[in-house]
Amino acid sequence: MNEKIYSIRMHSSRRGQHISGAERLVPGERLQDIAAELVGRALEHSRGPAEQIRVSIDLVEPQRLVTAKLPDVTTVRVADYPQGRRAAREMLLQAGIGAAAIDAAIEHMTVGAAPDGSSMRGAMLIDAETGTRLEPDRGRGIRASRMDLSARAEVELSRRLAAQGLDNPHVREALVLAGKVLSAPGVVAELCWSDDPHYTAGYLATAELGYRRFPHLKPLGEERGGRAFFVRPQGLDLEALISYLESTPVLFDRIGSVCGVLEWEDESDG
Ligand code: PML
Ligand code: MG
Repeated sequence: MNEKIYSIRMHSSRRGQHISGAERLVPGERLQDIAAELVGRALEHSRGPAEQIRVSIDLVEPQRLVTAKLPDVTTVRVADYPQGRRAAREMLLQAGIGAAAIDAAIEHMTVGAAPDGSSMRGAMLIDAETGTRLEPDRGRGIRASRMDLSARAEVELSRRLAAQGLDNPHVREALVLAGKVLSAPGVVAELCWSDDPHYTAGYLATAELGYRRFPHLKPLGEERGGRAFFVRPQGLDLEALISYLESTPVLFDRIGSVCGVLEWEDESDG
């Protein structure tokens, strides 16, 4: 890749309160269009219009840019959020995550993982064996950032998602974030559900299972949501991991498959 890639980031707020944020990695020729799009998003957010909108643009050093392939997408059909959480727990167990770690993640996200009982803006880092939280700041968490799709991958991903009725910004952005998180050294899985009160879906991601989404991982109207990144404790370099997640630019120039629906049945059901 020899064209110049820029990191563009937008953050909007009202009276110091976060409203929305978004970021892209784009070639110079697309910068103006993308900047306009991000400002539009800040103005039209469902939490109401912003009072401050900050846009920052930085050239990415070419030798730092990582290119990667997105995980495959599968939807797991569940009847409601308790069933969604049982299914996610079962799959994470099968993926080798310790029960204590899964239960800790679900519990923290349920009650609000930040010290004041709200959602964290970033993610928890959870020891995949013991469930101990490892992120240095429990209010802020770890912000996975600096990741995007190439223009060609974006078109192809939208086409494949649309065929399953899934081409919306929640799915696209969560998938790209999950892809970066899975590519990080020491991360074995991620669990997420939305902090948007109108959006009940969530997902888990592992290298083997890919991105498995659940239409229900929390009740409608619930604002508490968030992310847990499960990390393998052996040989963990916490500082290097955090630095990768927060600042290494990762561009997805290849996408995975988007499969149909997987039916889930609780063991006790049948
Ligand atoms: C999906 O439907 O696959 C996305 C689930 C997580 C959304 C996280 C968010 O947008 O807040
Ligand atoms: Mg959100």
